Amino acid sequence: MTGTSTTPHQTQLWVGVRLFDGTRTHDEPMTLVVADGRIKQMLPSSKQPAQWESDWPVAGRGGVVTPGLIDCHTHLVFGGNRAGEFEQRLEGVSYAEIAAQGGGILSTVNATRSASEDDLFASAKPRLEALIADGVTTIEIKSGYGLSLEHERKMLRVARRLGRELPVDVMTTFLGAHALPPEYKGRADDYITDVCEHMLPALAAEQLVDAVDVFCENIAFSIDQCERVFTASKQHGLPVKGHVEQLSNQHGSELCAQYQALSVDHIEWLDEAGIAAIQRSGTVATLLPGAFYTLRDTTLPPVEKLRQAGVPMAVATDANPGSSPIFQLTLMLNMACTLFRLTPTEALQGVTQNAARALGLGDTHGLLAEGHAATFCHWQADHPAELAYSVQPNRLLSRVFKGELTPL
Ligand code: DI6
Ligand code: FE
Repeated sequence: MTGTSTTPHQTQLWVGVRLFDGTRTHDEPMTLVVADGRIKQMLPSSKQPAQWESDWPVAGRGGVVTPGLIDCHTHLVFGGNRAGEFEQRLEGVSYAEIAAQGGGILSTVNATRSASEDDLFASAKPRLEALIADGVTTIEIKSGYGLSLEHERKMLRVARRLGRELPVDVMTTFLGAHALPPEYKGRADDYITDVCEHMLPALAAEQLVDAVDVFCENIAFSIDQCERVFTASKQHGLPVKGHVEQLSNQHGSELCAQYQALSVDHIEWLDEAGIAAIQRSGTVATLLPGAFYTLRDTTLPPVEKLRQAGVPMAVATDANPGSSPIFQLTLMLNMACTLFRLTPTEALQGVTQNAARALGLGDTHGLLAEGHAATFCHWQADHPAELAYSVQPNRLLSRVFKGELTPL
């Protein structure tokens, strides 16, 4: 689906918009000229030549324009759901206890292994459509519920197909080191060997992998095991990132920094040594308030220290069936402010420019400037901060993906 009423080559105007360009909100109402899929011109509406509006159609007037939103951390493709586990947690069983009992991630592994590629596509598609309707134009999708070559391949193929069939850029991440599959019980090092020597080389050769992730945690994989995965990734020229410091401080962030990771994600338990390390490596700190909220965490990520250190912060849904069954990125804007005390500008930057950087796409995505792709959202609001302030679906007036209007 690439849209029906699309006019990618025709020049169109958006007039008198409050513009958040990916890093800041412009003081004056702005006019955007879109042609050939790009932002041809961007200037204050007060300086707009009078004949423009007779020469070219006005596609939008007033409201707010932001870059297309970027969800830089999701587990969108999975089988089944975990509503039963949700109820168990309400009865007081913890996420870590459920994982130790073979539930949690492993129950999704079972459901994902039993699902066909078409099943997985059919279940992920409406979740992605919900994100698209909420303004998402780029999404990262991880594997990690297959945990064998056959099933990780299936997940990554579904992610690629979602990117081909829907108007969204998909970046795939191989998360083989997410959990220990049951057939490797007691043999985690052997599983990591399988990940490094068998799964990763095959999936990389099939062009299914844009980046590699690990879950570095006492209920998942050790620092040494994660380092083996990173070493193998570098041999294949693939960038790395990590689920680190989510439930405890394992110093995964320092390891990530050593391998020039794109991002460190979760990081509730990140300490000062970790902050110093990612500051030096230029790694993005990705905050996942949906998981913090769902798990009712009490340890806050060190936002003020990250801010002082000048570490770029991204914000994402972590959309997954267990710790963040939330498929709405604009809700994360609100949660990042309310729970983590980001400013609305920081939160917006976290789902645009900094999310792009977390995917290695900082030069081409998440920014609106002349010459950049015309991938943006036009919102019913008076000021960009309102997108973080109120939790309100259906504010998207139009969504433009590479110059084409997406039917909403
Ligand atoms: N941390 C997370 O938030 C997801 N994976 C991870 O390592 C949760 C995955 C799940 O609970 O299914
Ligand atoms: Fe995650």
